[in-house]
Amino acid sequence: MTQTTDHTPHTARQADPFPVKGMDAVVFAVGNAKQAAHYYSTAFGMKRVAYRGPENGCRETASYVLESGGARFVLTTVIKATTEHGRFLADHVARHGDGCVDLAIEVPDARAAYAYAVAHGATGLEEPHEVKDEHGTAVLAAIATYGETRHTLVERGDYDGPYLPGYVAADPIVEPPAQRNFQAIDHCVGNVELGRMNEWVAFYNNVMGFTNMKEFVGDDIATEYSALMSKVVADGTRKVKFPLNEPAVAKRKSQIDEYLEFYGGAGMQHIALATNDIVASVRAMRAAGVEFLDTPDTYYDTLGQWVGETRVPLDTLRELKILADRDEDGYLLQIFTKPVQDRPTVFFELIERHGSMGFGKGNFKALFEAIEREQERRGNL
Ligand code: TYF
Ligand code: FE
Repeated sequence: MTQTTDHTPHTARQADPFPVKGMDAVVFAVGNAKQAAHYYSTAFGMKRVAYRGPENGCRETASYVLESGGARFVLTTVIKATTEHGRFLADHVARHGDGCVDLAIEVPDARAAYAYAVAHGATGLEEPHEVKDEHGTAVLAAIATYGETRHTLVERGDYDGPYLPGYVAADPIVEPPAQRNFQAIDHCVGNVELGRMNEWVAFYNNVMGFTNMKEFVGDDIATEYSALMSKVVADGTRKVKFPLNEPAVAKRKSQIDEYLEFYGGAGMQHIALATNDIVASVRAMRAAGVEFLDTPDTYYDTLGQWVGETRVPLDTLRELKILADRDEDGYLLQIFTKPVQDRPTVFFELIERHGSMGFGKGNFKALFEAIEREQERRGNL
């Protein structure tokens, strides 16, 4: 199994073995999709664009499609499980609570992508098949990834409707904000069981031809403070980025162990959402009731010395608890929400990049200490 670390896009070297267009959607299975769609509309400022449910011929599930620029979420729930897929979704919610069932990837050719993945060791969940309605035809296929999560491979073909064949256009639930809080999915992080991170890195190396990015947390840093190990795989164009975490054996219970215990196994941990105005987004989302992790004042006492000038004044970063990090390529600003459901599982990140392709390595200490304070409040440390 090969593991390479390289920032050069495939296109500069050779034909990409697994071309992707980008993230298609993050699909969440939830207990109450109607209310979840309301939360992501009012608190995150997303815009409902499509719907599929009993009113348009799907009696088993209800699915709300929400967008913020190029970021797309689908909130799905079971109304009455009658097929294997309905029972799978109902069991998923029972076992994991609200969580991610599908990190769907848009590809130019779903049949080729599926064939490549399965030939390189992926478990096929859905053979390539066409779905069509009056808006056109799309091709879908699906492969398994960590836990009960899947990657649907979406080829949009000539389809020009609101999401996928079978969905109807739907109005926004509330008037979306004049300025979007985020416009793309930056990265999607998976938590896997102790000792299995390298297996999943090899999975993405082999099955999708993804290569390793240079940012990782090794056992040197892990034992010191982070309680996790982490590596990042990405497609040749760096549009799709998947960090993978595993718990580290440390003095205290790892935040990853807490996730695995309450999620009931491996799963998607956080989605980072790209913004170009993190200050406005944090203000708007806080005002709408989104809870962010706290950062101690002492973090800001030394921040200026090593991060230097950023677009946002240090006082504003301090006021809003926004983190900053710099590397040789530039800097980034980021902040993390608390878990967005009662289980201490899935959360979100807002990230504003200015050159840096990293993930905030300089913040890992401050960030992981903030997460541990929350673990302690929950009695899980
Ligand atoms: O995606 C990342 O790697 C950063 C850092 O539990 C991070 O956002 C890693 C693990 C974690 C929280 C944040
Ligand atoms: Fe992240």
